[in-house]
Amino acid sequence: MISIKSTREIELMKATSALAAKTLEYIEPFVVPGVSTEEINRLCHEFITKHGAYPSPLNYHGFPKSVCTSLNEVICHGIPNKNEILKDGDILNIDVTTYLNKFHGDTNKTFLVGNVSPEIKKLVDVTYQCMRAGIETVVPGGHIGDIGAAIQEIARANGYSVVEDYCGHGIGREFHEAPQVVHVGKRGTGPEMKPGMTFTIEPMINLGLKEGKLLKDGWTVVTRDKKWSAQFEHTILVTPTGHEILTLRSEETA
Ligand code: EYF
Ligand code: CO
Ligand code: CO
Repeated sequence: MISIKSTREIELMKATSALAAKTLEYIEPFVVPGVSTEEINRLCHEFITKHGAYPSPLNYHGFPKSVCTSLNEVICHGIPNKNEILKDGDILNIDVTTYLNKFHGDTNKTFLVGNVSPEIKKLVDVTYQCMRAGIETVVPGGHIGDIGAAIQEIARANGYSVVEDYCGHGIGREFHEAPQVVHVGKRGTGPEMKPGMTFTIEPMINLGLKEGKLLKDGWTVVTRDKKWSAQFEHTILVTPTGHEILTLRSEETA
């Protein structure tokens, strides 16, 4: 069952999603060489809780930290660590989910740390384009499969692969709700989009092969071929005329 949010529920989704977006804006100046991912976790935790919210990942299925920090070849669910120190040329995805007034808002961004090589910058830029192309398909009467079709077209045209083992998701009173939003697909397939639906679009795009491997810590997913991976995520509302990005940052265009 895909929940349709009421006007009041949409207001609450907007508030929690705006806080998640603000958290990414707040953390940006700290994403520099020499900083540990544990420090980034601490700062995000403090920011979220000071604003009256709870960091949804903390203790979710036993996850031990407040945000996910996924560095270079890590696809997703990296665990912040005091011994993991950012260095020039790295890319770091920070994934923030806030729980405010009983609703979750979920967003992530891949940050460039210092001077990043042109090859990796292109991966990050194309990954952002993939997410935006997926978002552009969101309209009442469209289908969830339209999103993945648009994403995979751009990724493949650039010689990249799309991760299929992890996907976007409905979001609201629960962190993860129906539908699953797969980042590959066929136009016109999957559930129909209806006004009041809220879900994430969060493509993970790899420089090399799509396959991932779970590390022994039970959380961190890395690329099998050790080539780097990037991701962006927004929480999207289906509106009567199209869509609204609920986690938009001020650096972005609507
Ligand atoms: C192998 C978790 C991790 N699951 C999803 C728990 O939607 C998310 N990000 O956009 C998302 C974030 C987190 C998350 C943080 C912790 N988990 C459950 C099951 C397996 C797993 O990793
Ligand atoms: Co997320
Ligand atoms: Co998500």
